Amino acid sequence: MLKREQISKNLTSQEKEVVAKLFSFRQEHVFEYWNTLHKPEKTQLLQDLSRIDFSFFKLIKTKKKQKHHFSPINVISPPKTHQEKIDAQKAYLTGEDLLKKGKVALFMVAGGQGTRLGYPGPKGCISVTPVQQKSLFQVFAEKIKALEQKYSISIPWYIMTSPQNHIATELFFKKHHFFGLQNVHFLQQGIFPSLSSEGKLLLKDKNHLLLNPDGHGGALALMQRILPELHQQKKEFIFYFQVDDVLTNIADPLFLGYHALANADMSTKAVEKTDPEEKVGILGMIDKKQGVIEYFDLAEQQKKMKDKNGKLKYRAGNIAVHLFSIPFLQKIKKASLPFHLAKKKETIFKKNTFVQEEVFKYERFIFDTLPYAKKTITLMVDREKEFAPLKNKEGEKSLITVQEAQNHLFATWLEAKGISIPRDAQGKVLCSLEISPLYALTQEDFIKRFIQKSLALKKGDAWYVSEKEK
Ligand code: UD2
Repeated sequence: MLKREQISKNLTSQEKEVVAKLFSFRQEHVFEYWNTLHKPEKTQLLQDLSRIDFSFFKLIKTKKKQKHHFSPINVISPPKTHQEKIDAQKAYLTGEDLLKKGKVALFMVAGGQGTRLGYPGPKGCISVTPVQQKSLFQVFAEKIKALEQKYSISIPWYIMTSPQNHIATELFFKKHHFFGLQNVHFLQQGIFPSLSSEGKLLLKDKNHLLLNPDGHGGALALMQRILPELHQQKKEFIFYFQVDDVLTNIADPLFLGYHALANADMSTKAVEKTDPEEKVGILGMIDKKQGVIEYFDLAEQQKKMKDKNGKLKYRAGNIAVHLFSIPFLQKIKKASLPFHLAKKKETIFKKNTFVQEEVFKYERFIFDTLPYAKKTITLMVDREKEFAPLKNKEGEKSLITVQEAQNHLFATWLEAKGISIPRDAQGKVLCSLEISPLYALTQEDFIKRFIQKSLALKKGDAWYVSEKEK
């Protein structure tokens, strides 16, 4: 193994500092191939190493897994009583008013690696709509454009990418002329090094470290970084969502209104979990503080537990749609989110060859911000209207189910207009339906605008209504 002085020869003082750090943290094995590297390769390796925040090694020191006490969280359910309906109406109008006044910015996390989907590029580029094959990015862009038109505002849309997909994401937007939007911004999330079971840094090849994105929790630092510009624009709220759910009700006025009227710091949308095995986190109380209980943290018996109405006791499924109040983000500037550890098989470079090994990846999760919130609301929404994430290549939460969910939603809009839709015995829609967000963002908008009385849809038809349609 080379000595520190040998490696540091001919390096800049900054690079020498990086080398010194590696030695002091006993990670100098990453220089194993130093003498075989050309100058640009050495620079590349040093660049990777300089991206590590070395406090990481102190912070990850494994805490003993504690036993936590869980209990269900209070939620706002769809209104039933007269008073609840009045409250909902008030919330909706408050939310609309805040939108009109331009108080909201959007933040979308799209840095994930999409490993389960096996898609090589950014998930947002995948074509998902049933008729026009629009990409997730395009659908969101059109929803945002529709909101901008509806409320006569310009809404800043921040998109979190990762080093792995930043360039491809930007190129996709440029290629599509930002889908006609003027206020789109890309922010790259941070990285953490992947480690061996002995806590050692790993090489992807001779001159690259094995790094992974820092998890959707990386969004917290980025949102805090943009606070000065949001402050300048007099924004008060950030609406946070994930790239994988085509049905996301972006900047939903109802959610916004409930959040604002409650003076909440951070809020979350949830859908009812009916299958105890569904892999969604649960909004709940963890040791008397609100948070998300990951499905693997609930004991088998807790997962299946029912309440007095026969519903799952832990049923507030997290759909990862949040609202953040800007003063709250300001207040928790020093907050440090915990690390979550995942073991994954990766190809690494070891002993002069590539091998497959299980490695440790560290991530942070945005919902770990919840315990810092003094006031929070959890809004239960209708799964069929708002939650159809794309996660897997096949089976549940795959492209097929995502398209079925869109067909179903648009079918209900048409049915509300008295149009009959071909369905099978289980209620599955037997044709492909798509309504441009620029034609109607919601069922209410659709009902107002769609005046065509007769529409005969048959099994296998593909029907689309664009913004230009009357
Ligand atoms: C997440 C939640 C789960 C539930 C579900 C809803 C966790 C651990 N679980 O499940 O409780 O709410 O979502 O859909 O979060 N991302 C980044 N950078 C990263 C990692 C992820 O931007 O470093 C983005 C990713 O692009 C995606 C989102 O975060 O939009 C969620 O990531 P995921 O699909 O890995 O989360 P999942 O399915 O484990």
